[in-house]
Amino acid sequence: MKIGITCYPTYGGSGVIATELGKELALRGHEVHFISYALPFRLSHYVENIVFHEVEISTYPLFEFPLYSLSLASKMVEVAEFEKLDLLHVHYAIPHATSAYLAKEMLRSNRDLKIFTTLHGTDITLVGLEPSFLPLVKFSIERSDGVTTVSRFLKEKTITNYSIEADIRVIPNFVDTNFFKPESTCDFRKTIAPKGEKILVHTSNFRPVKRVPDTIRVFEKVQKEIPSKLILVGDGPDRSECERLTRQLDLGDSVKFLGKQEGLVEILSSSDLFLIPSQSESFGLAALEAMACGLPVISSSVGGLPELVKHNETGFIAEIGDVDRMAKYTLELLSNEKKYKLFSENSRERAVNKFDKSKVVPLYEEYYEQILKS
Ligand code: GMT
Repeated sequence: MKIGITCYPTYGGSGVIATELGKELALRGHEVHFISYALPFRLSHYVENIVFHEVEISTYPLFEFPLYSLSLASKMVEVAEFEKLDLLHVHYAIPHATSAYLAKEMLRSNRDLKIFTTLHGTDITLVGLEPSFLPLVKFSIERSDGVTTVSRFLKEKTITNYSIEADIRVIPNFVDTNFFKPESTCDFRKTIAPKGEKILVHTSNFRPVKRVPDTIRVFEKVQKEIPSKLILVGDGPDRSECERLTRQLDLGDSVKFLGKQEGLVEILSSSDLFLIPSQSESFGLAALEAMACGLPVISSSVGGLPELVKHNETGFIAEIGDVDRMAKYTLELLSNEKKYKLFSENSRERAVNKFDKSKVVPLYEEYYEQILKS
């Protein structure tokens, strides 16, 4: 198939999934065309069967705000016509699904370009609910030929929040478990925890929805009982507040802010446990990557997280903001070697058996084929 993919190319789970999907589809012999304003960050080197098309945004004194959605629609039309695309798969509804609808309508007399929209999270649970977006999001979803969500939770939310009657298919996030895997020799651990301390880790974009301060509060309780370190990977609006909280709680250099990092596998597989206390999380790709590296996960009970984290098997789930319980669960695992080993193995096994790319990507292919035939 000839497949166009549009996503947000910078840091963020939806862009990661879109890019990894495109790479895997290309490996499987499909021709993939990425259409976005920048090269997706996980597409930094040449991959056979993949072409990137940059959307240029024109500026004009009259346009106070850049008209990206329109430039994107035009680029979609151009690529679909020139490359003879069979379908366009857009990730994150706003504005991608709307631009895709426009492109489809513009091409209608020449070709029936099928549109697939994958809903990822805040496009449905937060931003899409704003009155200025809601009718457009509903319309664009309903006009897509195929719609997927990354969890059953998000499917329910889409149906109830937008009164959608269209069929929605759940296709979860996935991970390459040959890449994200426990690594045996890790110098990183020695640098971070030279005295053999336990290492807790959290990766995110430090948005309020991630509740990163809760991670620090959990750690504060844990390190009183067990010598440990906390690694925070990523950057975003809440980072300064988190740095302040670390100083206020007198945690010194027990908490390491690493900022954005490329070598995630090394960091994850050098760590012992992953914390994700989010306020809202439609799936939790970061937790899945950690599980693939053999890390048990302590999470909040929101959104799609209970579909990923098996309570008392691959980790523990607690109510949002219940820092005491999260700390208790963390201590329970870190102080019981036998239990820890079992949970670590369960995590890796669940990632491999349920969420490896080889299990999930074919679900997209089947869906494309079904819609293209209809
Ligand atoms: O919805 C967002 O906040 C943006 C999106 C992203 O681009 O990072 O994140 C969502 O998509 C990921 C990939 O499907 C999911 O794993 C994340 O759980 C989800 N984030 C939220 O729901 C907050």
